[in-house]
Amino acid sequence: MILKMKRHLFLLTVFLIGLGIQQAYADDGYRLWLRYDQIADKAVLQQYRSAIQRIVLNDNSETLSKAKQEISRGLSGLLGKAIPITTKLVNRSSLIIGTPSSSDAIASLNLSNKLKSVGDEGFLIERHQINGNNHLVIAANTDVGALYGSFHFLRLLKTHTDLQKISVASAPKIQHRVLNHWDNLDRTVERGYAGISLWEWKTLPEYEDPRYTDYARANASLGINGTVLNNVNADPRMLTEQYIKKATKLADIFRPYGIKVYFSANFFAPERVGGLETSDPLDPEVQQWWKDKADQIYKHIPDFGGFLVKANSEGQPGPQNYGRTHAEGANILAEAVAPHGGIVMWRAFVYSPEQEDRFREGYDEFVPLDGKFHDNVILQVKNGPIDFQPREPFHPLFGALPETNTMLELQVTQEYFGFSTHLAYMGPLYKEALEADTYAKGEGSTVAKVIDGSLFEYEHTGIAGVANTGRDRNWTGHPFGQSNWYLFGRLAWDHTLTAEGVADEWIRMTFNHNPDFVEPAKEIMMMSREAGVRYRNPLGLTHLYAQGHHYGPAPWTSDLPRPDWTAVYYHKADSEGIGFDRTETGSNAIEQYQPEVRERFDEMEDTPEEYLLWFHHVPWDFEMNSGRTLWEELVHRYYQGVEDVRVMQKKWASVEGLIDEERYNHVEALLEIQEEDAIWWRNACVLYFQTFSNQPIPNGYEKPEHSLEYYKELEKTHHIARF
Ligand code: BDP
Repeated sequence: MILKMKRHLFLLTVFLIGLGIQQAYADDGYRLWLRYDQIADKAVLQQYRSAIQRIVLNDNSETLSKAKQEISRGLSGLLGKAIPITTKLVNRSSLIIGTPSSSDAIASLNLSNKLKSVGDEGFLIERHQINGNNHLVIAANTDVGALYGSFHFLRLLKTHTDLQKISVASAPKIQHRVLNHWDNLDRTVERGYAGISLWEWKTLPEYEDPRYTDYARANASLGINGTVLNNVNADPRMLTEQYIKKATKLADIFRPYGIKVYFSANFFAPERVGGLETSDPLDPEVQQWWKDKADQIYKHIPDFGGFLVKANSEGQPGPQNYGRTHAEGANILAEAVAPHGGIVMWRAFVYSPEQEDRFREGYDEFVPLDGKFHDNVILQVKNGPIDFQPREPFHPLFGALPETNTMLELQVTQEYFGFSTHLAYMGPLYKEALEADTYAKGEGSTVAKVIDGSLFEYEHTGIAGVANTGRDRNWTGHPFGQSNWYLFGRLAWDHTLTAEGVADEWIRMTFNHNPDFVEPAKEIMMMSREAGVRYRNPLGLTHLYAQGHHYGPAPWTSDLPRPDWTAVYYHKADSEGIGFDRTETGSNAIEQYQPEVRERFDEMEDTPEEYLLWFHHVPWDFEMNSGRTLWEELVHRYYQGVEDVRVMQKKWASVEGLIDEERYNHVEALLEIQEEDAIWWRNACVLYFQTFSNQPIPNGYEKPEHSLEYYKELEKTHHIARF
């Protein structure tokens, strides 16, 4: 009997140890890039341990107490031991954090000139000797600067940066760095692929889901300082007292992390929830309603950021319903929030079925209004003229609005990149958008310089990312989806960072430092965007998606209520060739660009091939740089896209065993789906375009296993189409 019990005990112990080991290896991705496991590299660990024996921090504000929490949590994890925290300097090598007013030690260092250069949100990280001891100092002008500096310091440790000669002076280049949540009040998320909304409206304001704090930590770690809580296709009820109170709780949680809350506002709210007869912006009662509404919100949320508005676009109401301009509409909301220091982000994403070329519409609508918007309005412009496609030329509004604050909107959620199923790192896309040269004031007038205000000295500058977060345990569905959230935040802070550099940081912080893992993972990330372009929309094709869900291919779509919702509108394939002529012989959309940009796209022969079919209707037998005809090149690119995914799979297979099994297996399985989907895209598009080119798929390529009819059917029956 006793023997039996002993045996049971033994088995139980083995089981528990087994569980412990499992837990050490398994990783559900919840901690994002804020994983604070002990540093494995002995030399690095030793250096950090001896440099940081004490933390000196006086947490006399909510924000500094968050900095304290994070830094002690981070250091005890990374260094594998608790580091004592004091408010006064002691005779030990310390990490000193604060502002000249919260920290005597920092005040004594005479950093005021250097601090001036980093402004309200920036920070310095330096080494200083005080009384014969070497100290590390994180200094800022404000508490939130010190918080950002603390997160950055943890990033330096997590990426194994040598602290001997550390000297960082960092400040954000853009003022408003904002996530846009397309979250509905019923917790569905428009174009959200990582589960339901993070905001549990039902239990707010009473219940504080710990996720709210972790969300704030993740954003603050990147310097994201604003969040629009609800969908741009806005439910007017967001502006009722009930929801204001719920949002107040979120604002209270986010505030110490430097994050302001914004609402998407429905332009018909005065009627829908205010009981007025009209929402005409020139009606004095309507104007008063918006003022009262703003006062009511600010009573609850004193640092409320302001409104985001999608007006007269895709069925949303707006000032044009009353014959008023976008400027007249935006200004009324702007006047309401102005006394409280709020802003209005007014979207430029408009298009109507009447226009011959959707490309032209944002520009045609808004350029005549330049200078007519109030100073606290920012026009929010998507990176490209159509709609977050895998590759777009830059939106011609960038550089065309010297008198109107203009901000950039990027899509983080992968609506057009395979949702949370495909691996697609947006680094190369965002950088392409930021570095595009508008030539507005001669060479070097990049989109980045437009939006950081250096080109036209805007009153307000901003950047928005349509969030990819949801209730999934790992926040973004695909483990690599996290990298796009991270990337957005890092580039919002400093758009000069490279896509590769950010990928490198993210991998090291999220996985590990083993070069056998880091290098292949980085290669996969860096090639993933172009792969996605190739198997969906190569050579400047665009919007070949199945209508509605935007997951799979449906280049044949032609019969819809609006021509600009069909695929044939965009590719214009016929027996002669394929592509949208936007030169003088066509819609002449290129006239919206400066002459230097126009010249790049003007002639079929000179247009960079990745943009060719954006601007030209090109004959099937046109000779490409490779020597292939257009048809052969198109086929080649589609096949290359599939090959790219196979290369990604091989590289991923090479890292098996180098990270936890949980995330390894997850990514491996998702890549399998990605390969299948890439084949689906390729076959559907090649077979369909073949009906116009009337040419065979050249020898040497694997033959599509199904007929065009099969793929047309698949559009309707694929599981994605059914939810
Ligand atoms: C499109 C999305 C749609 C959004 C729209 C927008 O398909 O769901 O409402 O963008 O940005 O790409 O308003």
